[in-house]
Amino acid sequence: MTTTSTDIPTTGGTSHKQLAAWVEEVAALTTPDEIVWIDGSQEEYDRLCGELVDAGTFVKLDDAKKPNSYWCASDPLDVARVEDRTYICTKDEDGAGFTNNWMAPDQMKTEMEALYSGCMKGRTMYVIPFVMGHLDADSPMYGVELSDSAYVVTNMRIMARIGADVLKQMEDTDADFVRCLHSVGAPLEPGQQDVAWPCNETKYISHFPEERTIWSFGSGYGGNALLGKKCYALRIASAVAHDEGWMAEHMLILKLTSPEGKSYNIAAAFPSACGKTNLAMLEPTIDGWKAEMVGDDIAWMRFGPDGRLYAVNPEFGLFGVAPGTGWSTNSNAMQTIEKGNSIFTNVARTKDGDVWWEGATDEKPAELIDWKGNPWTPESSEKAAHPNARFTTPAKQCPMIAPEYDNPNGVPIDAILFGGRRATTIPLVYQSRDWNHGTFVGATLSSETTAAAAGAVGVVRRDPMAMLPFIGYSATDYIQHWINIGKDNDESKLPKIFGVNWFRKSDDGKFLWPGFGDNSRVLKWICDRLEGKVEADEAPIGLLPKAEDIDVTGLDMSADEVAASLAYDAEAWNKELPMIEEWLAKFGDKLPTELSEQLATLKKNVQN
Ligand code: GTP
Ligand code: SPV
Ligand code: MN
Repeated sequence: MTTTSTDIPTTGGTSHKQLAAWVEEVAALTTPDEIVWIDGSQEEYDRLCGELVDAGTFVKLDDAKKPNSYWCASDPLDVARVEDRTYICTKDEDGAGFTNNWMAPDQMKTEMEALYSGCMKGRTMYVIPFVMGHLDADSPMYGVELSDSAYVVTNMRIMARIGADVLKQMEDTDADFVRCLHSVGAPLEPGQQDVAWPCNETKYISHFPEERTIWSFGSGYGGNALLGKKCYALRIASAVAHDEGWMAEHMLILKLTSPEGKSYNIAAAFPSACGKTNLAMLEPTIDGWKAEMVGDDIAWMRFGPDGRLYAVNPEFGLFGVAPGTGWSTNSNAMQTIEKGNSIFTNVARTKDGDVWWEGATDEKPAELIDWKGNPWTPESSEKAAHPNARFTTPAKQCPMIAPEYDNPNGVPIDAILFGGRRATTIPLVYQSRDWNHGTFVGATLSSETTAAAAGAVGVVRRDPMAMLPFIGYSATDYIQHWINIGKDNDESKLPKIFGVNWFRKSDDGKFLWPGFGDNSRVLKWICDRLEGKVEADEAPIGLLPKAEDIDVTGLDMSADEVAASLAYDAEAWNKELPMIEEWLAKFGDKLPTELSEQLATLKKNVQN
């Protein structure tokens, strides 16, 4: 082992001068005991997992049940994204916009440098070179995460393309990269016993989009700590995309093939824990339709030479919500994790080395160890798994992954869906009249909050394009960017935009629509609309399906129930209008005129 200029032992180094200098600079600030350069190999992964087992962080699962897989529980106070601790640090406060927390870059750095000072004492600093998207993309999007968490390294290896070949290509091309600094914020004094899940009560998830830099402190949880995902591929990338004329969106990408053999690519934006992974892994319940997954959380969309919008999934793995994922709802996800090589965080485990969560099986196991480590039986009042428990699993293990997943040029998108979790008001599906109206549907998207973020659950909030927590710049500029995409491009080649809601409930509180695989019936109608095969009814909010055009063959639903899920509810929309107006008022005089016109039209339509 060599040492750095500050005498810290290190397993590697780099000919990339800026990277070498930055690693030295961070090491001098955070003073780890050693620096380990991550090569991304299986041996390295197995060694780190072994160390995590020894540390009490991981429990190895039974290889016969989940090969090469681990169970892990976080600190009960570190289970989700922390939106109130997430900052966009632009020089100018306006740069962060009205939806983000803002602090001046210098002030944030001063505060965080104090926290980072000596914060890796007693720990290892890992250097994780990674690329979001493909290594053979036209301009590969590199990042390097420096982290003092082996949990982060093991999860990053599943979630992103990492390691020696990425570093080599960065060196060969002297590439620019996003600097991602992460610490759990729990230095160890000599002889001090570590805990299974080190973290800090003080948390900061800070982004410096102008410097393409991310600083995260205090949390080990996915979205706060796996910095390639939400921090880079959405917040930083959305700011880059705005400047360069493309889009980084919180969308799944699904390839759907009709019985006639025609393929459609659908991108869909739903807020966190509102059904992206499930729709991405759709098992159609209608004959002859085939679904393949391209991506389950993030879409990077750029215009191709033919003027169409092409989407790429920048990720390498799935960080999926466990509860509600089961053989009857999402067998593709279950098959993916069955193959092993997965990490389960905050789920329950069985005494014989398997994992379980609410909804995994219809029948509850007689006894479990819950996510907090306590004995659990079906009579227990608490849930066995945390509602935001997650599995980290390689995307390639998904039995229905599309071959196009490996194509750095992505797939041309035919339709964009916006959906949220709304018990009332929003019908099962409706089509927007044009791009600007579709942008309005996205800009006014609303959803009940979920356990994916710390805070209250079940509160309706506006979540523009499902990007509220992920826009890395000003929301007004973001919405304007969507309008500009429509203005600057041939609209006939742009995707058609639809609104959907799988979560509408009857008065007695039951879901009106069966959801999951039966959502293929809604997608079929969307494809029929793209083909001009079916007419739609002009409604105040857009174009609604005629009930007879939704294929309900084999569904156990009465005509009244189908009608109720599809219906435009005038009374509910009259209540919704003031909420939409209040939301759009926040954009002030920066609301694009195209959207104020859409609002005026909606008002006129709903009130008549
Ligand atoms: P993030 O990973 O947080 O971005 O979430 P996601 O959008 O990928 O959501 P996911 O597909 O993991 O679903 C979240 C929860 O919603 C799970 O508990 C699912 O079982 C449930 N869910 C997904 N699709 C449907 C549906 O069509 N109907 C109903 N009722 N529930 C659904
Ligand atoms: C989400 O919350 O939208 C997720 C999980 O996909 S996380 O990576 O934690 O953000
Ligand atoms: Mn997500």
